[in-house]
Amino acid sequence: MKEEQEEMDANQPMMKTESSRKARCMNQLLKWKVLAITFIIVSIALLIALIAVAMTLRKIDEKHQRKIPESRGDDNEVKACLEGFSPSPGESPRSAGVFDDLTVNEIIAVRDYLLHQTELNLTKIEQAAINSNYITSVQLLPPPKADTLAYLDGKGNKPERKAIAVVFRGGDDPPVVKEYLVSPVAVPTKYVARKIPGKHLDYVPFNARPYDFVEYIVVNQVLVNNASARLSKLMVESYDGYSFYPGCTEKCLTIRTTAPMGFTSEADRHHWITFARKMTGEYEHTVDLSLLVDHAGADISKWKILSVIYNNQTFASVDELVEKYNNDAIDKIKIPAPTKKPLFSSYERRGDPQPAKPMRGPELYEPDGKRYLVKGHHVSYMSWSFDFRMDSYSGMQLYDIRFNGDRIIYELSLQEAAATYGGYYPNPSWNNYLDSNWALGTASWELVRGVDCPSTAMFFDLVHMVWFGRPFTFRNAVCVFEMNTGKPLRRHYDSDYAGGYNFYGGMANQLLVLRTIATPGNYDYVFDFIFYQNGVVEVQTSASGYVYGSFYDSNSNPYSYKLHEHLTSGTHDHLFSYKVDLDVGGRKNSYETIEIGIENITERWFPNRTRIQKVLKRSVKSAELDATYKFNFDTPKYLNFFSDVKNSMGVKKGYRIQLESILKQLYPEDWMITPMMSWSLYQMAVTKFKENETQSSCIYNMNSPTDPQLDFRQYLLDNDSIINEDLVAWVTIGMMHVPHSEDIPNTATAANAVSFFIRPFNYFDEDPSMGSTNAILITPTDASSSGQNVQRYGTPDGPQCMPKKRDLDFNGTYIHG
Ligand SMILES: *[C@@H]1O[C@H](CO)[C@@H](O)[C@H](O)[C@H]1NC(C)=O
Ligand SMILES: *[C@@H]1O[C@H](CO)[C@@H](O)[C@H](O)[C@H]1NC(C)=O
Ligand SMILES: *[C@@H]1O[C@H](CO)[C@@H](O)[C@H](O)[C@H]1NC(C)=O
Ligand SMILES: *[C@@H]1O[C@H](CO)[C@@H](O)[C@H](O)[C@H]1NC(C)=O
Ligand SMILES: *[C@@H]1O[C@H](CO)[C@@H](O)[C@H](O)[C@H]1NC(C)=O
Ligand SMILES: *[C@@H]1O[C@H](CO)[C@@H](O)[C@H](O)[C@H]1NC(C)=O
Ligand SMILES: *[C@@H]1O[C@H](CO)[C@@H](O)[C@H](O)[C@H]1NC(C)=O
Ligand SMILES: *[C@@H]1O[C@H](CO)[C@@H](O)[C@H](O)[C@H]1NC(C)=O
Ligand SMILES: [Cu+2]
Repeated sequence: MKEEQEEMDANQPMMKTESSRKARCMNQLLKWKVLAITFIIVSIALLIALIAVAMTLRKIDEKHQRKIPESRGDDNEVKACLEGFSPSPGESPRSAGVFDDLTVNEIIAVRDYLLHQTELNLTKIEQAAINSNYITSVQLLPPPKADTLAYLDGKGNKPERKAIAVVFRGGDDPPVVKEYLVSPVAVPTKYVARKIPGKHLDYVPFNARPYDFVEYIVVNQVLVNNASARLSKLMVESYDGYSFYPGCTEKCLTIRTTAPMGFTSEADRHHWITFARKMTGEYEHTVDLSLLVDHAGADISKWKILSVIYNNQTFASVDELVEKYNNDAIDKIKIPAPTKKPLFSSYERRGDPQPAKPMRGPELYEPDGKRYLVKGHHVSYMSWSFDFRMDSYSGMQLYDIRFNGDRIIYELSLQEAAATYGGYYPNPSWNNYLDSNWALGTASWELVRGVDCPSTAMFFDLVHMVWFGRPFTFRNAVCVFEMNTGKPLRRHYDSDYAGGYNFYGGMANQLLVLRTIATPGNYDYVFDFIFYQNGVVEVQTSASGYVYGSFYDSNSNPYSYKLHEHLTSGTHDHLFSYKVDLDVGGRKNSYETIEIGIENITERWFPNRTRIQKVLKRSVKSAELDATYKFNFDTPKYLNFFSDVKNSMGVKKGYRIQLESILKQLYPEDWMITPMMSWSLYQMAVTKFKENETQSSCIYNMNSPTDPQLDFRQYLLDNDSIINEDLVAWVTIGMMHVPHSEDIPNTATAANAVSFFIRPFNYFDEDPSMGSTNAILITPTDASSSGQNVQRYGTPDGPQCMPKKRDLDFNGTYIHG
């Protein structure tokens, strides 16, 4: 990387500094000649020198002209921009491969191997019933940290690639979910039942499993279709001709599900099905009919409808509602379908055109090409390097994040995305979603060049096999790009306070972003991991997409606003759990809070007075239970992870976590929803790294909220020592969302982003971006500032070049193997 940059420098002289240096040389030459020779010779020499200077200046001028043409019309002279680093040149970095997700072939090999193990008694998912045993997902099990580090640091072999297969065993008595570890993934030869993270048993109760397509289809066949057939008259009359039946193509209703599906893992599994009109933006077309369906266990003959809600009235059965409806014994409702075009829930342009005359807006371009290097899913940029993978359930994971070759973060990963609602009707009142349960990682669909990521971005495909019998390739589901924020990373104008300046120094803020956008249903979450040149990492999530719509009537007023005719969306939070496994100067770290406290002292320099001022109160935390962090405005704290290794000032090298988006979990600890997301009780918690404490949440939590498979608080209870240990920070960020009319048709990312920083704190001896050759330093040549030296450190400032035209290139499908 460095070498290539120097090469570029050599070919690109610094125009302004070069010309002033040449001018200085000429002056010295002249002086020497004045002393040495006679008046006539001096005259001749002067003439020659003047001609020489004039020629040199013209040469430079010509060079300038060629590189930066002044006339915009002269297109033929502008060459294409350089390529920069090609997508995958050079040696394979050592870490490539260890974290890579399973390939299509590996997934198929694991699937077929398991299907052939007769003692597992598996059915292909395509033929599966609820009481069959079938594979619902196959994905990579990231290798243990100890083995991976040994390999990365050249002290061990490459860890074996293993797969996790999740198997719903509806055919067992009692029905359960099991997970199997299968290896080696290329040609599997063995499997073992996995101790599932959390309770560490080798099974999970059946009723805690995620709601998959097999069950969705059977619930519809057994319960919803039958109820809808009986309710079709009511539907057609109440909802302006809309109804629900298999094969419906016009004026159709669709269904929406509430969650959690039940309260405990063992006893129950039920949820409310709410109907909505199937039209563009169906999330915003919910009607007022809901069915409470009981679908516990694997014996579908026991499944039933427990309750029905229509127009703010409750009925014990569909038959009761139908009978009372037909006898005019209840309050009926007529909800007209929206007719106004364009539909309010659509993306069709409306309103005054902005800009009035369609024009292209600013774009990024890369005059010298890509400045980051990509090999597989290994990315390096300036001093940074990292690997990434996508967990099919929990989402994006970055590994082995290094700066200048030194590992700073072993793992930085999304763990959970939660949204918990309030409202009057079951939808939204019952909605407490954990998105890992809905396979958030597989919800990263194709990104659109020029909108989702700048047109200069590089894209990556992903492969998942979840809830289907074969792997699918998700095209362009992740992107990486370098951008310029349009704001200086650092700058100073040094005034001489006499009308001039001593120097100006500055550096544009160019940074690298790794992005994926997940759409687990209505919402779109933009997940960014941002690498700054001064050693700072930013983790940011922005929300867009549809609000989760609910039927509006005045019952909803205490909980939310009317967003459109018959439309509201319950007040909810968005909470995100991230794992940050910091290895600052090695695995052994300690954690301290640095409280910015207040002291009241006798004035040292004014003894008969007292002084109130800020003072640092450092507190090294000794054990896990002492290290839970709940934000308190009265005691603001820095959260610092440090090593015994010191910087050159003798200060222990640290990296600190800075929370930008603090949200308190408002539910009490003993409310049934809290245990399934107990990580959200803390803005941050710190644990000693353990190979069996890899995740803060799990896919079985949402459907067993009161006794979840993985209660994060368990990690803290043993109160391990955290002094000089391998530490993991569990970070919660979030925002509250009271949906408002401007959320129609979609929530906008502006003002709906949450973030935290992982930033150096006495880790480097100085700002490491001081090495940047993109910085600029301007100094006046003399006291009157009549000239200036512009130092660009070899960065070319020309010639102008033409950015590549990059087409939209959107396919939109993800069904390919
Ligand atoms: C295999 O599973 C099926 C249900 O899918 C069940 O009917 C059968 O008894 C099972 N066989 C064994 C040997 O467990
Ligand atoms: C619905 O199910 C009930 C009970 O199994 C059955 O008697 C009825 O015929 C079904 N109705 C329709 C419309 O499928
Ligand atoms: C809904 O029903 C409840 C209970 O009967 C009643 O108190 C409330 O006023 C009703 N709301 C509306 C909007 O009709
Ligand atoms: C600071 O301490 C002095 C001496 O104890 C006390 O008189 C004074 O009220 C204190 N000031 C404040 C603002 O608390
Ligand atoms: C504080 O000390 C100074 C000098 O010793 C004295 O002049 C002044 O009166 C004192 N003020 C008070 C409030 O005691
Ligand atoms: C956790 O351990 C620390 C250090 O040994 C101790 O001071 C603290 O009281 C313990 N906390 C609890 C709740 O046991
Ligand atoms: C992980 O294993 C350790 C040691 O075997 C044990 O103390 C700890 O409780 C386990 N963690 C969980 C969450 O089970
Ligand atoms: C999308 O990709 C599939 C598979 O490669 C291809 O068959 C299809 O034509 C593509 N569609 C578009 C619009 O490019
Ligand atoms: Cu929201």
